[in-house]
Amino acid sequence: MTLDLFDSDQPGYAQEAPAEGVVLLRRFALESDQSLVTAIESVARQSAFRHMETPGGHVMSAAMTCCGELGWVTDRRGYRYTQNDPQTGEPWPEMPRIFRELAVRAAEAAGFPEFNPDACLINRYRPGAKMGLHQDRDEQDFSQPIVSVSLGLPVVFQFGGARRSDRPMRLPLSHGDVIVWGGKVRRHYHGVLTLRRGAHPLTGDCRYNLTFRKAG
Ligand code: MD3
Ligand code: FE
Repeated sequence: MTLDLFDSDQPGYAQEAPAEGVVLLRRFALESDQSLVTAIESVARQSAFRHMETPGGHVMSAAMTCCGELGWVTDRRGYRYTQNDPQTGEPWPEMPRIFRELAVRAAEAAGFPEFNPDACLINRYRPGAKMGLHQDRDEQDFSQPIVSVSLGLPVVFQFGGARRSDRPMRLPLSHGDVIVWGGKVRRHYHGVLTLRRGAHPLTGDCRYNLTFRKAG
């Protein structure tokens, strides 16, 4: 179902279901885009974007930072959630209220009225950056969905199945799009293709992705 954007009785977003368990809310974050980017910059002043190392010794091409009670990190020792930013030794910055409210409203719209995220990972992609197919499986509670928010330059998202060998579908994502991943797709393989060069009025040469999870 696609809602009509220009009917004033309807919300300013369009809801799609590209696959079972996947709810795509096109433009859902558009009305708060400026405040979201300002909040990203404020988080990054406290916990800077950094390129983390994987257990296998590769440096990730997306730069990351986190906010909320728990933050996702990777280094040579593995993937895990931490209460403190290993780079500052301080707790991760508080999750901005505008982040939490957006994530909770999106989950609600997708049929998850109880979503209570304690972790927000912020990925920053510059042209050339990508994220290979992987599963998100470092969280405790797989009954809670994941909410992801795209800001800035567009990208092609890859969404596969339960096995790495399942052929992924491609989903173009643009500024303001929000996706809620719940149920069995919560464990499915996914990734993003290489970001193309571009200039976005709000973010310049980058794409941000916010990923909200209940990690603890
Ligand atoms: C589908 N980030 O940080 S978020 C990640 O655009 C990550 O930065 C991507 O994957 C990005 O782990 C995509 C969308 C996403 C997140 C979790 C999922 C899609 C998912 C879990 C299951 C299925
Ligand atoms: Fe992921």
